[in-house]
Amino acid sequence: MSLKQLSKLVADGEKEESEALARELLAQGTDPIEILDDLTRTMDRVGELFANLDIFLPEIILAGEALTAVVDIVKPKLKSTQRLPSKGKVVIGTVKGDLHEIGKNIVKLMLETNGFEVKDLCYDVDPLDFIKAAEEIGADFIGASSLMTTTMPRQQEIIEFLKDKGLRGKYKVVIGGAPTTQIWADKIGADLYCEDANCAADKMVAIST
Ligand code: B12
Repeated sequence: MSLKQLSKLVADGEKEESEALARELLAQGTDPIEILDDLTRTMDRVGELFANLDIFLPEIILAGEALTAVVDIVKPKLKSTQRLPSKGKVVIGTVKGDLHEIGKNIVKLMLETNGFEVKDLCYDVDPLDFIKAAEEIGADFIGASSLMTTTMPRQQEIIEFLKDKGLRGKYKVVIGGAPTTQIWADKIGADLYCEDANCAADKMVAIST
């Protein structure tokens, strides 16, 4: 039993087998965060296979479902700090036109585990709806995920709308998602770029304390 086998099962979209092996690995004492990191890399490889036409959309859908099932199993094993005072409020979502949500869901999970209160707007979220929700709950952070080069400009629009409304200083805008980079974050004036969920939790805890 190994992470390598789990990676193959998820990539092959074998949901039930992935769930069973994830349970066994956790029972053996494998670090849940290591499992999530490893499977994030697995999905990068699945994406490359798709880009090279070695696999097609149905296979990605199955791999995504297998990963989501593993995330649900790992979730209760993450050490929760929910009883600690709140580290702050976060509005999170995947930007308009983009339906990818697995990575965003993992970021949400890691933030909750680290003591943040997170309002999840799910996916295909209009830039103005991020701002509306942030105003409603009195958020400290707005987190925007983009998984496609075509939807990255929606992250910039959130920042531009915040400026237009005179609200730019009120929220820290955190961006992420596979095609995004620190260079992109600097270009659009985001406060924070994080390449993965661990980094997001660490950097946001550092800023908020
Ligand atoms: C799974 C998947 C899907 C699934 C999504 C299922 C779901 N419920 O989310 C489905 C099958 C629906 C799908 C659909 C499509 N997909 Co797709 N998909 C992927 C794939 C293989 C994996 C994404 C994933 O879940 N990764 C695993 C997670 C854990 O990693 P992650 O998302 O990167 O998240 C981590 C970090 O990025 C970061 N992070 C993420 N969000 C945020 C947010 C914040 C605030 C922070 C701080 C950090 C952070 O932390 C996360 C955890 O550590 C990627 C390949 C890739 N390399 O990304 C392609 C990919 C993104 N898809 C792609 C494409 C083209 C499509 C489709 C257009 C295909 C089609 N012809 O219909 C549609 C688009 C639909 C739409 N409008 O959005 C392309 C995008 C190319 C581009 N233009 O940039 C990719 C890159 C594949 C490829 N190489 O061609 N897809």
